[in-house]
Amino acid sequence: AGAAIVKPLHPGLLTYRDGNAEMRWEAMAGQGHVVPTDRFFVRNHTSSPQVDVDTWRLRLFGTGLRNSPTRDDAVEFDYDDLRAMPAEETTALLECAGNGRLHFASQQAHETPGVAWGLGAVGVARWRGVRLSTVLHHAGLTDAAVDVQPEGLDPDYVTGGVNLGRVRRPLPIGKALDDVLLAYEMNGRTLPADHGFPVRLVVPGWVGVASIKWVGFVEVSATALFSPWNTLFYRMFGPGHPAGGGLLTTQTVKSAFELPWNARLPAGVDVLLRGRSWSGNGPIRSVEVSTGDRDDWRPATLERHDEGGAWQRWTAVWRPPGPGRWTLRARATDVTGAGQPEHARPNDLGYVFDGIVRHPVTVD
Ligand code: MTE
Ligand code: MO
Repeated sequence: AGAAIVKPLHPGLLTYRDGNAEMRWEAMAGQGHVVPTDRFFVRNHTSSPQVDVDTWRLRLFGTGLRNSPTRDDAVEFDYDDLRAMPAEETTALLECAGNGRLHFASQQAHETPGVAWGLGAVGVARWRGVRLSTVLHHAGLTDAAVDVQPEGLDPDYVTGGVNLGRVRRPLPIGKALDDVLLAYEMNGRTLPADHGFPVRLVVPGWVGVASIKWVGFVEVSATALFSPWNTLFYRMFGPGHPAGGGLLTTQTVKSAFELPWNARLPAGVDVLLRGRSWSGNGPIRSVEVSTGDRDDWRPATLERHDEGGAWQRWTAVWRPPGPGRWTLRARATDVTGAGQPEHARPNDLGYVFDGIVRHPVTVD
């Protein structure tokens, strides 16, 4: 195993234990729709592998393909084969299911294991690649297929002394044939090692773990597939959730200010507050901002040029009334009517926080 993360640590990134790196929200201040690759968050279960693209093959196998090829006798494509297939480009948001987990603890006194992400385990990039559906059809997909499971080439994930094997998680065939991309470029350049070179999945709207990096194998199965990443983790466990846990698919609604955590702002002048809101369900319909302790919610101004989806930028003007400590809040509603509650739904592993975050500000 090599270094957990290969790319140099950008000042816009914050590293956490186990080498995971979160984007600092102030690193997006004044930036465009897309997050520059150097400050895009990294979430690795182990470490970024260095894959030799000349010997690398994408291997597809399983009972959902014609003649049911086995893993040792898989249908193979090399890098050039994939690049010769019709390419597509999409701007999509990627977010870790645990993004915002810190706020379960800081705002709701709900302690959970896992990386204590603030709100920066999220990013938007331009991804270019081939549709997973195109590759599946080339490999001989049949009507019998129900699940598609990509598997990464990073080292086995060992936790609590148990080797759980390679990172992998099944996708239902409906989603796999919909808008999923096998991406080989990110923001106009070859996919970097940390983000899944030579190819990764991009599964729009779904929890980040669905977007398997460094894909080496894809199992296509006529029966349901299971892996620890959809049985032991990435489920909603705990009181109020189904016995055995509720499976995580799409992300929830969140909002963030493009400000440092505990921002310092000047008194007596108008400040242009900038932020972004997003949802796994689709576009954001409205955003409101509160700058006081009471519920002084007022609409934020939505940026017009974000129709590409992914997330919605917004602004709000605030004149801090005087020196002291203040709290900024933002809450959004998406196209389905889903909003942000005062308290996110607690769950044992701290997933899909969607509560309203209290952002501390000091005015000098
Ligand atoms: N794929 C592999 N092979 N190994 C991993 O550890 N982490 C997943 C997913 N794909 C992971 C993976 C998780 S939990 C997330 S949130 C995203 O990758 C993070 O993608 P990024 O590091 O490009 O931001
Ligand atoms: Mo994640």
